[in-house]
Amino acid sequence: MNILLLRPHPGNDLFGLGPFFCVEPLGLEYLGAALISKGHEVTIADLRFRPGAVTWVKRTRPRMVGIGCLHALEFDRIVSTAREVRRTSPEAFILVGGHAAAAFPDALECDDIDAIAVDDGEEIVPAVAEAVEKGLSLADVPGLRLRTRDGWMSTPPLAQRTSLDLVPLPARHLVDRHRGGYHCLLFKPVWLIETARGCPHNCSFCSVWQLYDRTCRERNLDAVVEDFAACGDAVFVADDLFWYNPARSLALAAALKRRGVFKRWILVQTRTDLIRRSAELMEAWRPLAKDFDIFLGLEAASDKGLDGLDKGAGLEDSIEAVRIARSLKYGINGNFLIDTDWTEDDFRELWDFIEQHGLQRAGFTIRTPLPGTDYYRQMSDRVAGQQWSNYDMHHLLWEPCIGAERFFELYAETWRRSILNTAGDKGIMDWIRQVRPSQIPYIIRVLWRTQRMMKPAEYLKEHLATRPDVTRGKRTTA
Ligand code: B12
Ligand code: SF4
Repeated sequence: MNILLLRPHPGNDLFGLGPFFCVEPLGLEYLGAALISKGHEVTIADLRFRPGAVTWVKRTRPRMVGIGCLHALEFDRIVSTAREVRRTSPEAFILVGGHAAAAFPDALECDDIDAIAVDDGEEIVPAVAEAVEKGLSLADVPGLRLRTRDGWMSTPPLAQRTSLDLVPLPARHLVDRHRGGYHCLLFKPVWLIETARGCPHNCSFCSVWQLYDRTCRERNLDAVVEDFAACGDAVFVADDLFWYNPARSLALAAALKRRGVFKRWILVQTRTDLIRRSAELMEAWRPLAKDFDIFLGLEAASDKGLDGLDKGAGLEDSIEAVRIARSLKYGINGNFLIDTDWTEDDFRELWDFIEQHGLQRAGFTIRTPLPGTDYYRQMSDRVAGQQWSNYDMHHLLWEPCIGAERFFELYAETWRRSILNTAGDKGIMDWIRQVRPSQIPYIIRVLWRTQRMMKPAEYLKEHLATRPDVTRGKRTTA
């Protein structure tokens, strides 16, 4: 059966680090591998590149179309993509899945979507394909929200969490045509690799642990080594919490070295307390890449702030983690959360912390109730009517304590203290010197776009244009 898997354009990269990152749809590649093993013909089309959905549907004439939805900010785009597919091919079965869809399917329950996967796809998607192909009952396929004549219903949950070894390697060849367009920071092309999924912690703003009930699943080491060896020399590791299992992580580093894997660049995401107690592990991994960066959830500049987010780590962990990582020559890209309750003093506390510890490579996001979290459920009245594209952690979803205008002045000032400010410590020529001549137009374009994050008027204009009282009635989904 012909199956088309689509990765829509998120539609919202006005603010934030979006322009710096465009990575392959790894989830769809695992689904592709699962479907190919059952004899299906699979096409993956990444709609962040041309052509659009209509062309792909006409070209591949799919019986089933799967649409990937990673972030809540994409919900409206997912619905409009489903609508385009439906108009072009009314008989195709339309299935949506991915992290945000599974965490909060309510937003996608509309007539142009036939089913939503509420769990991982390696088992669910081939089972849907079989039911569609053979005309079997979809109500017997586990892990779905299903559109029926009587409205939306849930099918039974999966008997157990899908093992990551069910599909050992993703079908990366399905995105060969897009590979040259995938990039992270200055690295292009780039590969996304997953070695484990989930996280045992419970930070209040995060939807990962709430979807996976604080579980963490690991891939077989041989498959991971195989994947690393087959991928190119710039790698972003998608794991929610890298180095989670020290013994396994040491074994993986050793196996990669034995295999002769050495990359130009690796980027991983992890926690401060983990780094603090894992110096040996950090030493073992460092030789695996020339440049090795860490996305670190620093989140707050005080213990009180960290406690308020249920981070489960303290400020000493942040300081020590940065020290250890730097001593081993890792690059640190921290992220801090800015709260709408903040006063001017809270901003100043953050600026002092950044200055004191030289954390200018950090990013700053607004604490946002992401659908699928308890925080969202608590705030559901306050966020009523917001359009989904505002859930990019750079929009205000309600009036902050100090008022929107002052908040954005201070927020923009915070970004001005980062290395992205080309009028600051790292000027545009310093960036240009770091890249190959062919990358100069790209880096100029990206930096030009990120300067918007330092202009309060840009945020305010966007805020006023997208507030619910302005856009009310324009929302397409629940
Ligand atoms: C890679 C990644 C990114 C990348 C790339 C995304 C892209 N647009 O290309 C970058 C770095 C750009 C990014 C940015 C952001 N991200 Co992000 N990202 C991830 C991350 C770490 C990995 C996703 C991944 O590939 N996993 C590996 C694959 C194999 O797993 P998978 O995608 O889940 O696929 C499986 C299932 O979901 C399912 N499935 C997937 N697709 C489909 C399709 C169908 C049809 C079906 C049936 C099933 C299905 O089956 C697959 C196999 O089991 C996730 C974490 C996570 N756990 O999801 C966060 C995550 C999705 N991101 C998150 C956030 C908050 C953001 C940002 C807002 C952060 C910020 N500081 O600005 C921005 C938004 C950017 C923007 N404006 O678009 C949150 C989402 C929260 C939410 N509920 O919306 C997550 C969950 C991280 C977190 N800890 O909270 N992100
Ligand atoms: S450590 Fe990261 S992945 Fe785990 S709950 Fe906290 S934010 Fe989410």
